[in-house]
Amino acid sequence: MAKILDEIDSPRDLKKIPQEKLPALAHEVRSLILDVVSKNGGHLASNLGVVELTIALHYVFDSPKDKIIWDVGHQCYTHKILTGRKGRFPTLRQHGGLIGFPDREESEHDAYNTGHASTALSAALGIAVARDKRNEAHEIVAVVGDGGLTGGVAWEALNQIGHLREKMIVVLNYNEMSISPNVGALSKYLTYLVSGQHYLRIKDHAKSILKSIPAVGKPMIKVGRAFEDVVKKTFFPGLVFEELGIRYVGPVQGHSISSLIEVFKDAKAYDGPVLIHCVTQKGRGYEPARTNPAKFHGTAPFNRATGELLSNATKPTYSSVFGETLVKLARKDEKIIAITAAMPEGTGLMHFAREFPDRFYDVGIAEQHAVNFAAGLALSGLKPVVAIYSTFLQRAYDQLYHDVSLMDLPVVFALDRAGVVSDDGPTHQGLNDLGYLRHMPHMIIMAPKDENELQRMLLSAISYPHPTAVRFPKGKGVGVPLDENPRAIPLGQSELLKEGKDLVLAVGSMVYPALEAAERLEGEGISLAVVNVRFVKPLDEEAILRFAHNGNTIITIEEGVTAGGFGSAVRELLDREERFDIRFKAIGLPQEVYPLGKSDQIKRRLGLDADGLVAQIRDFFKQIH
Ligand SMILES: Cc1ncc(C[n+]2csc(CCOP(=O)(O)OP(=O)(O)O)c2C)c(N)n1
Repeated sequence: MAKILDEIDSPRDLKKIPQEKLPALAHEVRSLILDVVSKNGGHLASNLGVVELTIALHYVFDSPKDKIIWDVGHQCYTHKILTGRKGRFPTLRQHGGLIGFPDREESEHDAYNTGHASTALSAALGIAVARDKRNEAHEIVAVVGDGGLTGGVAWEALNQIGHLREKMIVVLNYNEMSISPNVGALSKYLTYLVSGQHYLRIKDHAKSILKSIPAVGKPMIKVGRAFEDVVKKTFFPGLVFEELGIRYVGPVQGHSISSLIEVFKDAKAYDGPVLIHCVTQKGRGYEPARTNPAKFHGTAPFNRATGELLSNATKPTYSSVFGETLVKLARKDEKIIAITAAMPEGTGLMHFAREFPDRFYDVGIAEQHAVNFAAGLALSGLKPVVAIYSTFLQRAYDQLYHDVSLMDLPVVFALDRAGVVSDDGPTHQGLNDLGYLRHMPHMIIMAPKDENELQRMLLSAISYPHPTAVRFPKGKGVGVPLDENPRAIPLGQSELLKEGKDLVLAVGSMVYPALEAAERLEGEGISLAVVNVRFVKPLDEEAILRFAHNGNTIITIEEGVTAGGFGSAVRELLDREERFDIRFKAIGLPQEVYPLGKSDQIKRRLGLDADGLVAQIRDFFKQIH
């Protein structure tokens, strides 16, 4: 049977479809999303939740002239399908294929690149101001989730949106979920706005308000607070937004395309900022995702019929080893507090949250606050462990510096997803942490070579009276046995794994590939000692300088951008010690926008697997000898 989707290659085509056929189109789009995400993995639940909302947006607005900006951008699949990328959709998240987030290079319909949360409102306001300065006429719509709205930067934007009163539309996609259930007072407020309300049909709004007067008029005096609530919700819904100067409309049934179309048309006619509170359901239309939206937020490939994941994980992941180790440590030390910025599952903290609910804090998508909050806890004698992905900790650069490092507070940072990250593309790479942490005063930086060393490092980090970061990669560990009773590592002590004439200094995930490369090069007459540095800061200077003589060669290897990273630290040490006769090479990653792909593919392309290391080191020796 011919599909409606077959007729749609652009938003213009969509507008030719009669409105009554749009629910059937939504059904087709859902099916395509399910088909592709079950094979490729991806952000399923969020995308299933915004199918109608996206269809309605493209039905009413005129992309690319009108700009639609997706916060986080993980929910943009329907948008991609409707804007000329339906044919390429099966390449989603594959090397050379469609990226899972908006990408200006990919399409003129992607108005703004996203990946990190809470940025859409600021960007939309900037575009609105520029539009007016250039006397242009187009609409601007920012779509933000209730999770995205827990990020401070979104409120900095609302503050200015209400002040400037530019014409723009904020679509609040409310589904009560971040990745996990949404948290915080604001989340409660949004739920309060929705509770007990009939969904708004814009034309009926005035009528319903008028009708409700006799009904609520008399009991008013008696019921006090309850009545106050009814009045607030009925007559002043969204008071917080209204008081900021932003027109609030809602709540709107976010799966009713006709209601959405009406509301969007009205918002378009309004000359000022409007926030439309749409109520949607994460995982809509696919039972396993609807009932378990956290599992299907970002999923690996799965069996569409059953919802079972296809991967057969045999080795534990670094995240799970981190989480389990922290639980063990917390059983012995009641000062340990765990903090996550909206990623309890991703960072492996679910077990901790269940066992120690009073010592676990999900602060929302608020990395700056998480670090600042940890500073307060540490100052007061507690031992906060902040678990954040390497890429998202970039948000809290100043808190790392101003609130933790300058005061030398013992906060532990567990940096998950450090290094090259599969599938999500450039916004999620964890390649900068060594650079942004190294110059923090007092900061200790560690990287384990395997999951057992991660246990030891976590134990050590908690015992150091200084800020300490432990960075580890995404995904499965190496598969080594885990010590029952891990021992702490003396501060700054590296580990010599192989003797040799010249020196390779390897960081964390690069230790085993470096060892393999060194063993292979031995047969070619290149004799390399291999040191697992363990500490990027403080450096084990003695171990390094032992090799820094007689025109020796030192090679550093790190899974991160070399600029400002570990290699730079060793170079600085050699310069400071005036060891100018040392031949030195820093192997790592260049500063570039990393293409989509599996981390193994990306590392292979950049010469960071054992083969690549052999080739790079061999070439270097050829050049210098
Ligand atoms: C700065 C930052 N921190 C954490 C994340 C990880 N993250 C991706 S989506 C998401 C939840 C977003 O929730 P919401 O905005 O409500 O969208 P929904 O998935 O519910 O549609 C989180 C925490 C991120 N993308 N950016």
